[in-house]
Amino acid sequence: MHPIVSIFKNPPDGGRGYHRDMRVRWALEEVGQAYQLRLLAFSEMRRPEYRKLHPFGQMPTYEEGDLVLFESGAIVHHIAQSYSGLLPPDQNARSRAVMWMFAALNTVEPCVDSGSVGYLVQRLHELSAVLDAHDWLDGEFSGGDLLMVSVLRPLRGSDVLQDTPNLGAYIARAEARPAFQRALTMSSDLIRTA
Ligand SMILES: N[C@@H](CCC(=O)N[C@@H](CS)C(=O)NCC(=O)O)C(=O)O
Repeated sequence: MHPIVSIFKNPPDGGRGYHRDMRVRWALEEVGQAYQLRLLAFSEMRRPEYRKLHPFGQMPTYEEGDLVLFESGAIVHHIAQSYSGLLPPDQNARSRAVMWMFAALNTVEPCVDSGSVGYLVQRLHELSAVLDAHDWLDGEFSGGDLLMVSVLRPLRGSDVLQDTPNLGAYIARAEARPAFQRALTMSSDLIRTA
């Protein structure tokens, strides 16, 4: 039985991968774990049956046997811990990768969502300085990069990235990964009807 990820039946972004199920599907593609998708309309997300999976009635959810998870970061963390490919074997490097996962969701994503451009630009400059000329935040690609790029993607092509070209290149590098591309072009074979 493969894990099941719930996603919008009619995604408001038109399927461009800007909703939070994308990071979960990308993580599953990175680790090579097969999965299925449960497509739900907005009205279905408000139903009591769905609230048993997600108390806030949002996307995404993740079902794996008896385990039901919500919160995209918690789901990506679970996938990263359960399969190899998103966390390095060295314990310290692993903790740092988890640190970047939290940084993406707790420090950078709120700035991206807030609409306060000045604060966001400051954060982007700070992140740009850390990344410098490296491909990834800390050695090999990790769950930290997956979440960081997921939260930065909506900024792609916008003025706020103009002064930090290494961040634009970082997003493009991650989007070029075959696992990202597979997640973006969801196959209809994944869709579960019941
Ligand atoms: N912190 C949550 C946020 C979930 C969230 O905001 N999901 C959006 C889609 S990206 C959603 O379901 N929006 C519809 C709604 O809130 O009614 C997570 O990362 O999973």
